[in-house]
Amino acid sequence: PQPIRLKDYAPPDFLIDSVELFFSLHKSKTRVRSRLALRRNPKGRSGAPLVLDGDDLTLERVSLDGRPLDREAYETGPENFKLAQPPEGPFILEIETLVDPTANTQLSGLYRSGANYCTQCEAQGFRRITYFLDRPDALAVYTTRIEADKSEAPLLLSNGDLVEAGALEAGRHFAVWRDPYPKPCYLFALVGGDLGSISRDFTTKSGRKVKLSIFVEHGKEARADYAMDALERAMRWDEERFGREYDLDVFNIVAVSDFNMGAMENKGLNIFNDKYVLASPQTATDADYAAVEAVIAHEYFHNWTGNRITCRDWFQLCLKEGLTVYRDQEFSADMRSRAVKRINDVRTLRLTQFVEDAGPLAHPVRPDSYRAIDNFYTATVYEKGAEIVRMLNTLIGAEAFARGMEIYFTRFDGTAATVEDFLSCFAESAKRDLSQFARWYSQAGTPVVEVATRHDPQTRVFSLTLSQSTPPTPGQEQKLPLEIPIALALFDAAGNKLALETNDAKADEIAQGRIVLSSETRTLRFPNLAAAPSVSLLRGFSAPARLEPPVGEADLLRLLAHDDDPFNRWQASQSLALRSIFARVRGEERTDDAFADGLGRLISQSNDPAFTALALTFPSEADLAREQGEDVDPDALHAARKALRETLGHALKTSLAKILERLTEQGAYSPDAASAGRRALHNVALDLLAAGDGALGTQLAEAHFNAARNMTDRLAALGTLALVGGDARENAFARFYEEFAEDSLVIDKWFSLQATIPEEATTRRVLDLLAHKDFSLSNPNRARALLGAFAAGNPTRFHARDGSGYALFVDAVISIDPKNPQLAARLLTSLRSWRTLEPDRRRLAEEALRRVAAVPTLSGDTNDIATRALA
Ligand code: BAL
Ligand code: ZN
Repeated sequence: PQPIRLKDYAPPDFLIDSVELFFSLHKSKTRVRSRLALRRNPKGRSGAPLVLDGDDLTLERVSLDGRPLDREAYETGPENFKLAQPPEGPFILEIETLVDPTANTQLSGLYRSGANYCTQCEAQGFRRITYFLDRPDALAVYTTRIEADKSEAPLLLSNGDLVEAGALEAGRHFAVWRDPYPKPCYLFALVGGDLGSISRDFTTKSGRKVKLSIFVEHGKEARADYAMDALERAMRWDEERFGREYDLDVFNIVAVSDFNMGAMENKGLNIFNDKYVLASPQTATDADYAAVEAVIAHEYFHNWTGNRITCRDWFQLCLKEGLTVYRDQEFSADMRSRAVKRINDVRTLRLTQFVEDAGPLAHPVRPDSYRAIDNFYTATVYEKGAEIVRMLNTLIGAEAFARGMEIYFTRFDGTAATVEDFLSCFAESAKRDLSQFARWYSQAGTPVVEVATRHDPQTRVFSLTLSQSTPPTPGQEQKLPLEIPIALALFDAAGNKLALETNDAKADEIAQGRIVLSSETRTLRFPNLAAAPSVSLLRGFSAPARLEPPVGEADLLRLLAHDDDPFNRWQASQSLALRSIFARVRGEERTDDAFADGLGRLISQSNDPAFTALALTFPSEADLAREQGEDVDPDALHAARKALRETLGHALKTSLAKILERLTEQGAYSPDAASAGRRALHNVALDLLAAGDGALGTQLAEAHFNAARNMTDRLAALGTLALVGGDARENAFARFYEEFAEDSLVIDKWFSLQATIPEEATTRRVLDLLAHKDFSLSNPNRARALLGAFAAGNPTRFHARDGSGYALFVDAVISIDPKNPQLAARLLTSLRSWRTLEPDRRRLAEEALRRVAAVPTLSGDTNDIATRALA
């Protein structure tokens, strides 16, 4: 298909004032009648035909203003319905279609997950339910009547509030839902099925009584308690922090097992991948609990940033996603440890977005063209989108930011807005020009901030020169300077923080440790410094940029010991590990005594276990590949990383053993951040100890596995055993399977962990797992658990020298594609960094991508990824 371009945006030719939908649910022949109140859009093209989108629909009948339309009166193609000469005045169009939910394996539109009916309409699933103006700027109010067999689907839900329900003949029943808030069709949702539920009453700050319900598989109700708790906290937080209140009488969440995304923010009826709802100590890890909290909050926050104010077109996706990720990050930071949350968010950003930005799939946060919009639910739109909002807050200050948000909520409520609309609110609140800042939205690529320092002992002047550049990305050769907020501090040799005194025109700003690099180069001069200080830059990761060249070892050791910014203190541990690993890759002998001493001191001094755990979690092999950026040999990186862990595990043995003694879990499990932090540190210490002493590690990990009373400890112990290998590992995997065979979310973990074992035999193991009776390519969670984990979490086997990893992966992607193009396309992005590999693997990876691209029946989604990756 031809690309769709932002510059070609035109408003719709017709407006839909109201929609009435009538569903008669049936496993293979669901009847959908829509009654649309249409009129010409004064902003549209005069005399234009009415063209509605459709996909995979069987058209039964059409009528206009109550009169059936002859077949000649309209045209239908595979993707649309066209009325060449619609009335000039308002009119009512009724369309009846049949859809087959059981045959819908794409999981877009109306489909079945287990025995339940559910929908997913973002981005373009509604056109797979009925013919419609399937675009986010066509807002309408919806009334939805659902009929179904009461025995099959006692529960019938849609958007808004319930207005009527009752029995019908022949064991059927109905429910009518009305959503008074105008919305685009991508926010439509319907659920029919037989589910258990939990409910709670919530009163908003202005006194509205809301019934909150979460629907899950029967028997799993108790596992929804934490999600409910998170929802209540999120609702209260949004009132307090952003002044946003909920606006309907009910808020429903439904968990399903087959879902392409994490969840979906449909108005008043969020539909979730059950992975982000269900949590119990026995089945969910601390990371799962944190993810449930974050996703529940994210979808809830969309009620204002996404639903009340939606996007004009799909190019503006970051308007709702980047902003809502920022909001959920802030929520989690307030609920947990802000420093730990920031570190984890940056780890994700680098692992996903920086890699995307450096490869052939790089695109601006607001792309200017696309061929398959499903492929733009990316780390760039979401995570970098959130970073831009964070920088905006930093740049204009919390007060002006809060006023700008208030203007945005007031001025654009009920509309489909743009990035320009959003920024205009902050330009107004901060009385500041944001046109240069807006480049963050339009310019792809990760900016590099080059740092040069000079100290003159004679004049005692220390000068710090910062220069920015952004590398070329596909379709964008030339880049312009950005406004980059840089937080900074200086430390002397004793670790004292120095006052930032300058004679600069912006001396006040510098004194507070905040500068903005908006030109290509800026030099700061600090007089009266007897010696060169250590520089702490991009504190708190104040901008999504890379610093070059890497900081020197002596400075890093000093920052590891003394930096009062927890992010940069953690960064020092990561940078020291990177230095050592790359030195080992170059064949240098390393002892890393100073690094081990630094970590030992951190262990004994830190009173934040979660932070210490992160400092002892060294860059992953994927991190190393990204940092290296070219000529990557995953085997060499694996070996060097393993050697560093062995060295440090050995050197820190006594400290690590003390951690294990001190932090052995006692009492009932609690998912709170402090308890999770203690478990994290215990389990990281065990893993590092095992790296240094395999025999002791195996013994301790087996004991930990056997004694574990929660999934966090059990899975961590299994992870350590997976690395040390032998019978202990195989016995533990077998026991784990026996215990959790009936629990699909837990069995996903069992698949994932095996897929990531960095051993030659894993390729055979993954092939066997693909044939396992519990494996299915049709369930996205299961496919991602095995194939996604293998591709992202096992670089040495995925990039095996003989091409066996690519072969099994590409075979699977090609098998998934006809069933579920969104899933296949997403998995295929794992090959996007192929050009950074050393030449032999590069050739094999390219061949693998070409094999996918050559499939004649390849879906548009997967073709788009393959083509762009190869371009
Ligand atoms: N809107 C798609 C799912 C999400 O980002 O919330
Ligand atoms: Zn979202």
